[in-house]
Amino acid sequence: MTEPSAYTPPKVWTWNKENGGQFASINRPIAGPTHDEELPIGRHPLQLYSLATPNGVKVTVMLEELLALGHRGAEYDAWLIKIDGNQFGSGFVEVNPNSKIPALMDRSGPTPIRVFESGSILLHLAEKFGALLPASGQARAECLSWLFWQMGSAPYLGGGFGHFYAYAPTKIEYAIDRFAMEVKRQLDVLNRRLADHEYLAGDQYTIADIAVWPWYGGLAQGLLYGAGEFLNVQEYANVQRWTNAIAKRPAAQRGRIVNRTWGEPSSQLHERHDASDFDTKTQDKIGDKIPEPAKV
Ligand SMILES: N[C@@H](CCC(=O)N[C@@H](CS)C(=O)NCC(=O)O)C(=O)O
Repeated sequence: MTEPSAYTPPKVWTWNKENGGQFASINRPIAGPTHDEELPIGRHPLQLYSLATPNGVKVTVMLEELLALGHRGAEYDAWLIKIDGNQFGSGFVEVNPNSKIPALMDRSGPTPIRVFESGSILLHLAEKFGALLPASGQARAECLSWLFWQMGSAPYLGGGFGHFYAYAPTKIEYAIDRFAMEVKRQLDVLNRRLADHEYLAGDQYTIADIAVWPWYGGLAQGLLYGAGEFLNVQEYANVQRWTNAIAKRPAAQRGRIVNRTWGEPSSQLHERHDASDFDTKTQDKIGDKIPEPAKV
């Protein structure tokens, strides 16, 4: 093992702004807004403020699935929140005091309801529309268990493995080893569950799959951190089968490009205000033009 650099923690930790690595401009040890910035409001009942990271994609896939099931009340405006600063605007912090995407304002009733944390947003939407969440029994318990499994597990994948493998200013063998081991264990957990169940909750596609797929499906497709080969993701055959099945769903294909600002221009729909935007407003169609504001 490589020698760890000599570091003795001081008695009391202090914030060294120079030391924040790639995310020095956004990482802070304090919460709350840094500046005044109102959030835009569109014409639909649901207002989503997000970005197409795996946590954001969960919600846009969910909304597209609900619309595909015929729930007109799931029509939404998806506004782009760039997480190099927009998450600290006063309007965003009012919707999510934790300053992280995704955040939802449900404006369908007389009093707007704010919802933050992607798992909570999925649950809110599933209960609101009575969809993608089994009503009772073992299937419901499985669905919620896998949903909360994802919320507890993905930080080891993103904040642990992804951070130290791809983003940290130096490659620290101890950290990469520790989190690679944990992520492979998690992939094996999923692989075993999917060996004798089509979906995570059983034979039905649910919000558990919608929560897990952007993270672990993305990893299985080699799309996260360039780590497919390193983690030998192909060995998880059941995860591969499940990942590919969800990737074929039209709602998943639509959801994953909403609020996306990187990759192929045809796979970037910076903002979504209408179903037709998928045909007319991807970046290959509108180039660098700023998306037209939604009609309010
Ligand atoms: N547990 C949260 C995690 C959300 C999260 O970490 N969002 C990231 C993008 S994937 C973010 O907004 N980061 C900005 C920041 O940390 O300042 C959820 O599932 O909603």
